[in-house]
Amino acid sequence: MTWDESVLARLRSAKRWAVLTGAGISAESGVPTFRDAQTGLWANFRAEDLATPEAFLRNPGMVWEWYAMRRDRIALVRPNAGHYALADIESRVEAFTLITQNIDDLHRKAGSRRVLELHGNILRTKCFAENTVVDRWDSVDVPPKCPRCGAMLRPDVVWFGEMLPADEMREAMEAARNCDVFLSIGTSGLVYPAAGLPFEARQRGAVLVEINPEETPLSPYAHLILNGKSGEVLPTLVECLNSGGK
Ligand code: BV8
Repeated sequence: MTWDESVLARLRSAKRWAVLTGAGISAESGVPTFRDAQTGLWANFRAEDLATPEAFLRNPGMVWEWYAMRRDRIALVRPNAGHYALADIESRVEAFTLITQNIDDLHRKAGSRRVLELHGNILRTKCFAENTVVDRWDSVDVPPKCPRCGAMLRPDVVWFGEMLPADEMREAMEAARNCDVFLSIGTSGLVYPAAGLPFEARQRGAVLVEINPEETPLSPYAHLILNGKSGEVLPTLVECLNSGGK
C-alpha cells in the first residue's frame, strides 16, 4: 500500500489526534455492523425502526430482546488489532480523543483511556422514566421493571430521535475543532450529528484520513483514504508512524 508521504509526514508530527469510529472497526471482532444486526426475527425491520423510543413503546419486549441478543453477542467478542492500534497511538501522542459511535465497549477493553461514547453503551441499562443507570434488578419481566419506580428498563444507548449526551458531544466537537489530525474509521458517515465531526475538523485545518474498505460521503473530503480493513490498516499505520519515514 503506497501512502502519500507528505500526509504521513504531517501525521508523524501531529500532536493532537481525534478519531471517530463506527461499527466497521468492530466488524473484524465479529460484531455485525449496525445495518447487518437485523438477523433472524428482525430481518424484516430497518435498524431505524428498532432503535427508537417509539419502537420501544410500541413493542418493548421485541426491542429489549434485540438488544439482549446483541449484548449476548458482544459479551463473547474481543477487541481486534484495530482497537489495540488506536490504544497504541494514544500512548505515543500528546493529545488523543477517541470518539466512538459504537456501544460495544471494545475500545475500553483494548486499553483506550479517553473514550467518548456518543451513542451510549449496550452493557449499561437505565430506567426509561428516570433516565438513570440501573445496575441490578430482580424483575423477571421482559423488559424488566425499574427496582426504584417500576417503569420499564431500557438499554443505555442513544436511539434515533434522541439527543446525544451533552458533555460527550461538547468534548467531541472541541477535539474535532482543535486537532491536527482526524481519523474517520469504519463508519458509513450517515448518522448525525456524529457524522458532522470530520467535516468540522477539516474546516479547522486538520489532516483528514478515512479508513474504510468502501467509499462514503466523507471520502471526497479526505486528504488520505486508506481503503482497507481497519484491523489491517491501523497496525500498518502505526508501523509507518514509528518508522519515522525510513
Ligand atoms: C439527534 C445506538 C437531535 C443504538 C445509533 C441532522 C442533524 C441531527 C440529526 C439528524 C440529522 N439528520 C437526521 C437526523 C436524525 C438522525 C440521523 O442521523 N438519521 C440518519 C439515519 C439520517 N440522528 C439522530 O436521531 C441522532 N439524534 O440528532 O438528536 C435530533 C433528533 C431528531 C431530529 C433532529 C435532531 C441520534 C443518532 C444515534 C442513533 N443511535 N446507535 C444502537 O446501536 O442500537 S446509530 C448507529 O448507526 C451507530 O451508532 C452509528 O452511529 C450509526 C451508523 O452506523 P456505523 O457505525 O457507521 O455503521 P454502518 O453499519 O452504517 O457502517 C459500517 C461502516 O464500516 C461501513 O462504511 C463499512 O464499509 C465499514 N466497514 C465494514 N467492515 C470494516 C469497515 N471499516 C473498516 N474496517 C472493516 N473491517
